[in-house]
Amino acid sequence: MGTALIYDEEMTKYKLLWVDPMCKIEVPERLTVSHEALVKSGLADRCVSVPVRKATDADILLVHSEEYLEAVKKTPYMTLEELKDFTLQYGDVYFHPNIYHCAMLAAGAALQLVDSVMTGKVRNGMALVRPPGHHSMRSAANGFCVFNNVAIAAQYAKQQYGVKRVLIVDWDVHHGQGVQYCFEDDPSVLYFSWHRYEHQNFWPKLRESDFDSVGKEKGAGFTINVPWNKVEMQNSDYLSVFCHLLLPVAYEFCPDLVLVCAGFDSAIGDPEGEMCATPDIFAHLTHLLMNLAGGKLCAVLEGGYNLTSLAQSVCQTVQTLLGDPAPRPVKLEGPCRSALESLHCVRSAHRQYWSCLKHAADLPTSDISTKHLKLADEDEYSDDETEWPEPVKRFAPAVRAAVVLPDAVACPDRCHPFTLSEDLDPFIVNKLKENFLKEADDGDALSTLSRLINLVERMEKNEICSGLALVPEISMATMCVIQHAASALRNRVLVVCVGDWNVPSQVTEDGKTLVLQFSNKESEESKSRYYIPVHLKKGFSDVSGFIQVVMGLLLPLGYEYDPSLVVLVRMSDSGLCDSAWQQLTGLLQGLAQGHTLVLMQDNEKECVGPTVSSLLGNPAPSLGPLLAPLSEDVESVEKLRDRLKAEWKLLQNTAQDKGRDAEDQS
Ligand code: X5A
Ligand code: ZN
Repeated sequence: MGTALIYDEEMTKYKLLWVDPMCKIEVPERLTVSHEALVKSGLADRCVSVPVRKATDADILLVHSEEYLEAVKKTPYMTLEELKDFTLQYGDVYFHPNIYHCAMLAAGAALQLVDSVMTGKVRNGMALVRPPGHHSMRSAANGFCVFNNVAIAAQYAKQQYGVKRVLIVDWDVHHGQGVQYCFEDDPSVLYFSWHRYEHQNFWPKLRESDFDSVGKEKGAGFTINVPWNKVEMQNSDYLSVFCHLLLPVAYEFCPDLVLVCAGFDSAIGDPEGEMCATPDIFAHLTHLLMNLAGGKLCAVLEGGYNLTSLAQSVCQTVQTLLGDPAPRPVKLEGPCRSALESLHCVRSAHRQYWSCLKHAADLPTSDISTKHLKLADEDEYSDDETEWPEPVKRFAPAVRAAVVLPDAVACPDRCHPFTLSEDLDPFIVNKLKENFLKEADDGDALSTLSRLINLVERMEKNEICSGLALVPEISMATMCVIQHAASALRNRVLVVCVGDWNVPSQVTEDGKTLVLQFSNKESEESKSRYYIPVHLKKGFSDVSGFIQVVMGLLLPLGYEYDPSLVVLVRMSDSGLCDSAWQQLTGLLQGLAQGHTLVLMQDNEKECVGPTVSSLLGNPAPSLGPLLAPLSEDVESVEKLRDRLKAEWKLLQNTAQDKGRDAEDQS
C-alpha cells in the first residue's frame, strides 16, 4: 500500500502577466521547486506516480455555479486587457489564458488522488497543484484560487464512493472561506481551519473566520475556526491545537476520509503567514492524522510562498505519508498566550457540539477575539531575514520492526526475528545477573534480557526502528530496559504502561524516565512530575475516556518530554481492545523517531499480530464514532492537568494558563 504523488508540469504554465503586488508571490516556481526537492531527495521515486486528469464540467459543478464555470471557460480566448478586467471583479487573484486549463487539472488531480485512495490503489497521497483552491467560492475566484479543488474532492468522494464523513484539515495560514461556505450546513463534512486573523485585520478579513463561526443548521459544530491573533506562532502552538482540539474532535467524528488543504504558508519564512513553525512540524501534523479513516489521507497543495520553506515542508509531508519515522520535534516551549486564548475560545464555542469538549472552560470573561481591533501598522516583512536550520535528513532504519519472541511463537511476516547479533558484553551479563537474576541461574531469562538490551542499543544507533518482545516477567524486563536506556547521558525514556505495574519510585526520581500509567486500580495521588497514574472508572471498556487521555495528556506530555525511546508496556490484565491499542501504538510512533519498544507478557500472543501491524506503520482501524467519556474520568483527567500544567506547558489549554510569553507581557 503506497503513497501517490500527483504532479504535472503543465500546471506551471501560467503566471501573472501584469504588475500586481498582491499576486506576485504566486509563481510557477512554487511547483517546480517542490517537485524538484521530492526528486532530489529520492522521495518522488518511492511514490506511486499517478497522472492528472482534467476535471469534467460535472465535477466542477459539484461546487461551482454554471454561470461561473461558463465565465471562466471564456478566459483562454481573452486579450490581456479583457483578462485584467475579468480579474477585477474578484479579490486577490489573477487570470491568464492557460489558467482555466490548469485549474481543471488541479481539480482533476485532487479527484485522481481520491480515486487512488478510495479504490485502494494506494494508502494515501499528495497532489502538487496550481492554482490552489480553498478560497474560491461557488461563483467567484479569490485568493489565487479558481476552482475549489478540495471541496470538489469532498463532494466527489461522497457521491462516487458513498463516503459518509469527510474531515477537511486546512493547515494553510489563510482561512479557506470557500470551503467553509460550501459545507457550512453539511454535517457530513467537518471543516477545520487555523488562520492568521489578527482580530480581523488579516486578509480576507472576514467576520465569519472567527472562532464563533461554527456552521449552520444541521452543520452546526462541523466548522471549526482557529483564529491566530498574533504572528510568529510556533510548533508548540500548532501541536497544542491538534492535541486539545482537532484530534479529539476528529476521533469523535470518525471520518471515512481525510482531506488536507495542505498550504505551507503557515511555515517559517513565509511572507504571508509570518509564522515561526518549522517545516518538520508538518511531519508531525501528518503523522497525527494518519491513523484516522484507516489511513486514507489525501493532501492537496494550497499556499506556500517561501520557496525554501515550501519545498522543505512538502518533503516532510510526503516522507511521513511514505511511513518514514518523524524527526524529533524542534523547540517545543509550550503555547503562547495568544494561542491559548484562541484555543480556549474555540473549545468553549464547540463544547455544546462535541462531547470530548463538554468540560471545556467557559468563554474568557474579557471577550478576547471577536473584537475587531485596529492594529498598529507594522514594518513590511522581509522573508530573507528569517533563517532556520534545514530539517535533519530522515531515514528509515533497515529494520522497521524487530521481535523478541519465545521459540514457540512464529515470527510474523515482514518482521525481523531478533537474535543476539554479537556476544554480549560480560560486564552486562554480570550486571543482569546481579540486578535481576539473583536467585536462579535462569538461562532463558538471561537470553531474553540480553536480547532486549541489545535491541535497545541497536535502536539507539538507529539500526532498528521499533521492537516487540514477549517476556516471561514483564516487570523485570521493563526495569531492565529502563535502566539500560536511561543510563546513557542524553537519553530520556517515556514509559507508557497499560495496566497495573507497581512502578518503583526510584524509576521516576531523576527525570530520565517519565511514566504514564493507565491503571485499573485507584491509586493514591502521585506528587511526582515524572509519574502520572491515570485511572479510568470503567477501565478500558470506555474507549472515549482512553482517547481523551491519549490526546489531552499523553501526546502533549510525550511531545514536551521528547524522549529518545518510548517503552510501551502492556500488562496481561489490560482489557484494552485491539483497535484502541493500535491507535495508541501508532500515535506514539510520532515520538522518539519512531523508536517504540513494546513489552508484553508472554501469555498475550494474540496481541502480537495487531501490535506488529502498527509497528510496521499500518494504520490502526477506526474506533467508530465515540460517545461521551464518563464525567468522573473527565474530572480526574482535568485534575491531573491542573496538577501538571505549570510544569508541562503543552498541557495548557485555557486563557488563564498564561503561556510561554507570559513574563514579557504582564
Ligand atoms: C492559497 C493561498 C492566499 C491569497 C493571499 C491574498 N492564497 N492576499 O494561500
Ligand atoms: Zn494560504
